Amino acid sequence: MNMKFWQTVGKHSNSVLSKTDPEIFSIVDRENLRKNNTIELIASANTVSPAVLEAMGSELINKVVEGYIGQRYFSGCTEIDKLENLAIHRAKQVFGATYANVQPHSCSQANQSVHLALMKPGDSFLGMDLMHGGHLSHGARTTLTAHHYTSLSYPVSREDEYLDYDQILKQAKEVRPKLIIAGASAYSRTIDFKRFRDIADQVGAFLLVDMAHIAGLVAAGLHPSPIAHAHIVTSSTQKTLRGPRGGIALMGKETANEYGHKLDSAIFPGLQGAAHMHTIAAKAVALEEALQPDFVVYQQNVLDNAKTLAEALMQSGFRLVSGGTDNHLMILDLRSQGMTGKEAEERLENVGITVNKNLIPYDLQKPWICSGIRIGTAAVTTRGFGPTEMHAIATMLDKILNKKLTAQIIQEVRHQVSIICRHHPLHIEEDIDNEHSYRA
Ligand code: DSN
Repeated sequence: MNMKFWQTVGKHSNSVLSKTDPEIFSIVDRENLRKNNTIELIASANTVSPAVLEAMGSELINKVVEGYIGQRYFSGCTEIDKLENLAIHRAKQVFGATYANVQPHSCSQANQSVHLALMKPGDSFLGMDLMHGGHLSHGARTTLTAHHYTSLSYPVSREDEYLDYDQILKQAKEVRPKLIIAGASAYSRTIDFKRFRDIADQVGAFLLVDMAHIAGLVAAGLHPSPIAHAHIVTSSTQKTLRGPRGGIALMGKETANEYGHKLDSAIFPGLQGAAHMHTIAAKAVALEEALQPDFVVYQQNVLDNAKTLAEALMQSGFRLVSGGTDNHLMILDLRSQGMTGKEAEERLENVGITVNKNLIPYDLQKPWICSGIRIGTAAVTTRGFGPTEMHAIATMLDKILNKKLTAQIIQEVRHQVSIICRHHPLHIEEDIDNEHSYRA
């Protein structure tokens, strides 16, 4: 059996859970099966290595830990201190940072901590509009930070759907925010962090870069790094970085000394309680994986796959927001298909392809309907998909979203999805039947 590094053996012969709680075991088992039989195109999704998974489920889950190395509120932290130290060291090494905090439970909480560290209630901040690709934690009305601070947002240009840095500068001069947030959840173009810093400097604002989506690309040197430009950088660890669900906060040498202690205090005890040491161990494992030469190859493949898929989709008549992609994701505007994002998401799930409905810039639909879908290539690239599969996916999306849907098309696409998934198993359970081929 020729296993790839991310693959696990799907059998559960040694499972305790199957005996003590068959109900939960069965849900986990069926979710494994669903993921194995599904083409995962959700841009924030990925699959961790068995090593990350093992660290996550390790004995460390049982250790209660509060505070930081050398200043713990509980005893018995000798090994834990070594672990956190190593995770911090690796985070700094991967991103060329001077400061790292590996305790945030998520990137959203890391972002909230930055507000707590740098702002007073009522201060204003300027983040990318959710409808234009920003993240909920960048100021969406329903969130904690929008309740406690004055949240303002910048759009992308109506003309080309790129960030318009001149307009952002103009807006920043008008509203004089205390903090500017750069970074996105659904923006397919390279972000100019230097330009953002220039804008922040001109209005005396702090610059926070949330690189959650592109962290893996940054780690591999395939997207410009924000470390030298932002006052603080935050990220989640589970997206392109391919680690466990969690967050990190980083700073370069310019700000580490001045703001490191403030941010530490904002994360704990400001916002969070006990640290999740099993997750920190898993973050450390993923960061070590990100230091390997293979990781750069993987990230380049993510980019190449996104480009191939984007071009194939455009050839099939789909309109991509901003006309393409520079990173791992793309947004399809489905208005000319006469379809909402919600309907497209449902149609695709029905044939075994997962995506998420997504607002497009200046969308007239509600956020739970949307005019588009977001597609990313991180998870399928982990699984070993390449150009052949990207063309096959574009053809399947064309059949399901562009054409009049018939029972026969649904059957055909379901069959094709199952063959592709069998050729790229996430969990090795049986030999692949090489008689089937989707390279028709
Ligand atoms: N931030 C959300 C996303 O981009 O999908 C979830 O991680």
